Amino acid sequence: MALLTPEDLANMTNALIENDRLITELTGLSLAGLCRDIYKTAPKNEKIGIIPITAGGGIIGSFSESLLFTARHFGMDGFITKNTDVAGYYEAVMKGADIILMADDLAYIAQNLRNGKISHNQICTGRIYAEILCRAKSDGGKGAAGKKADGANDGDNEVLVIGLGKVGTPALETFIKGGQDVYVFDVDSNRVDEIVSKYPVKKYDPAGSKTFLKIFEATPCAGTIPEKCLLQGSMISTPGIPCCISDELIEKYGVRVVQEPLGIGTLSMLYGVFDEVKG
Ligand code: NAI
Ligand code: 2YC
Ligand code: MG
Repeated sequence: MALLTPEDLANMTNALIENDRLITELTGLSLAGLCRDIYKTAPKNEKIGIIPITAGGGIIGSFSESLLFTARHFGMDGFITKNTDVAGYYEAVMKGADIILMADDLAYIAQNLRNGKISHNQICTGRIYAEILCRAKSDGGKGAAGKKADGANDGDNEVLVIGLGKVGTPALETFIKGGQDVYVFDVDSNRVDEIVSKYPVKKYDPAGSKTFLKIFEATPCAGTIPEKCLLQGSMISTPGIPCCISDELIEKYGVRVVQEPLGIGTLSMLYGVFDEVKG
């Protein structure tokens, strides 16, 4: 499991705000609006209890504080417990937390103590980053000429998924449900074969010349997106850390990149445990 570092979180507050603006530009919905539309849930002044966990690699500097920023930024009341681990869980419950956020090295979860719902960071991260691309419309550098009747462009429904792990797999499931034409790649060819045998997806051929307006990436490596698959105005949605594309290629192709280390996935987890709402 690739663990966050305090350096990964150093610019998290600005990144969350900037990515929310980009998500709104691409999809017409704010991040919170998108989460409400996806999960059909909404916050009702729940109090969020954040519990530092010392297991495994131990407490990560700024991790709990980043969760607290995310809760408060989206209008929720939250607190970090003074105690850690089990004592922290008890403290959170006694202080009236409605939702618990806590993470060890293997799982980062949200648990709603009132309705029993529980959500998992890798699943919710894959889902939200994929939904952003499912709903994004682009001119793909083609302008009006490339537009179809419904305002979509050729290639608007094709997506390349790089990284078929614990985040990439829920993402490809979201793309399939969203009617996207999914191409997949992973350095682990056995994983590619396993995924292609299980899902209606196609193998991306790294030796080929296919280009994509939409690319999803979730790997722990930098520079995983080949220049030759980029188009002018391609959109990349990537929870992967470090970033999968260089600033030089972003500039050269006018690429829009949704990438943020923790907050987007955290809001998706919270909407995954809020109560359902009508409409
Ligand atoms: P994982 O280890 O389950 O999956 C990673 C997959 O990428 C593996 O199948 C591996 O074979 C593949 N891979 C590795 N190097 C590659 C390369 N150069 N090209 C193509 N495929 C490659 O990891 P997981 O849990 O899916 O996380 C993926 C990344 O997402 C990690 O960097 C993790 O830190 C990050 N992450 C970010 C979050 C956020 O909110 N931004 C939340 C959760 C995870
Ligand atoms: O500070 C703490 O409470 C630590 N126990 C938190 C450990 C988080 C470990 N997980 C990760 O770094 C990755 C993140 C990308 C989000 C999910 N897993
Ligand atoms: Mg995130």
